[in-house]
Amino acid sequence: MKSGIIGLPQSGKSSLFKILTRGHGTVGKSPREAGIGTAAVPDERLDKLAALYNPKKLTHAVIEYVDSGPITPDSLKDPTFIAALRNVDCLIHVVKVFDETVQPLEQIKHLEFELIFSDLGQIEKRVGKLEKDAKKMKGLEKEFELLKKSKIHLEQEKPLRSMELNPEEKKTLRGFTFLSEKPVLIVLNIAENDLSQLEHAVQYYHLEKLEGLLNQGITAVCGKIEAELAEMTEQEASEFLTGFGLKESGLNRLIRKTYELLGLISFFTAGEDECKAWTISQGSKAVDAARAIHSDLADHFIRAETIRWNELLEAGSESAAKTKGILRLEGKDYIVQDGDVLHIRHSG
Ligand SMILES: Nc1nc2c(ncn2[C@@H]2O[C@H](COP(=O)(O)OP(=O)(O)OP(=O)(O)O)[C@@H](O)[C@H]2O)c(=O)[nH]1
Ligand SMILES: [Mg+2]
Repeated sequence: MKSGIIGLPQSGKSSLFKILTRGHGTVGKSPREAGIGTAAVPDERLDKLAALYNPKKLTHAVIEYVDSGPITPDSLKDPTFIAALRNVDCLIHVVKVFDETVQPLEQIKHLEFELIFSDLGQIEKRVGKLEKDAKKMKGLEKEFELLKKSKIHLEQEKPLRSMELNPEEKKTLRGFTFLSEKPVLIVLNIAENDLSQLEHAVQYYHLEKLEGLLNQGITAVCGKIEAELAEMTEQEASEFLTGFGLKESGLNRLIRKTYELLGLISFFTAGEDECKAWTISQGSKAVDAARAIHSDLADHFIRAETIRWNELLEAGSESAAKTKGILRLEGKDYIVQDGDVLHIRHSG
């Protein structure tokens, strides 16, 4: 999964990128050049499984982050700037709430407008080309209709992500890689003084109307505090959070919300060689999970030995779980649940 970090100038994008990637990302050489880095997805369930198996290798799921430069009318005219964002799965929109006189809602609308305006320019070019050349149009009538529908939507100053589409249209539109089409997680970057508001930031800043919108999520972090947390040991960080009455770090919540936004879940494979988290879409079948591991496993799929991660921990081992009769044998069409531990049985 790939996320693009975007925002107005000086909103704290690069700071967040550095914390997320623990300083291991490459930083863009010029303001318009994107930085790229990865972050392991924290997952307590996987850590607990690893404590049980003591594997040679522990592999967390990974998210790739792109740190884009500031979004301005000029930067959005630069093809290299846009190119870095075209192939991301979602956008992380960092809003400067620390030390800012401009209301968060105004900033959010401002950036949204830039995305919509940029997409409108792209769409007009495409529609114009198709209209001019009847030969080009052949076989593309459906696309043309979709583009026209999208253009009208944008002209109403609405982002493409908020369009109600059938799965086929959605796929076609995605292929055009419009920026306002991408699911977005709005991240309010709040001041240290407002830390106690972290879990209620949406209400505190009166942004309720941004909640529950199609393909959009909203959360808050405090960049300054996250930077400090990143320097602490796990024990220290946990005590620090408890001290402020917080259940988890802002970064954890940010990643969790990204999974929710994109409808992603995790399943695990566990053994003495490796314990590993895999990322799949909600509603995926056991055979899809097998394919995520290796296409051979999907082709020669027999059954998926399945157990919930916590049941496996309670049983103490796979064989104990088998004896207790809580290890299930599921077929290809079983809908994998978040937190399942799978062992794919296959032929050949
Ligand atoms: N107080 C406070 N300052 C912050 C926070 N995050 C970033 N800053 C400061 O804000 C300034 C900009 O931070 P960056 O992370 O470089 O912001 P950016 O969005 O990448 O900036 P551009 O790429 O130039 O648009 C820096 O001086 C940071 O120290 C925060 O959470 N709290
Ligand atoms: Mg930056």
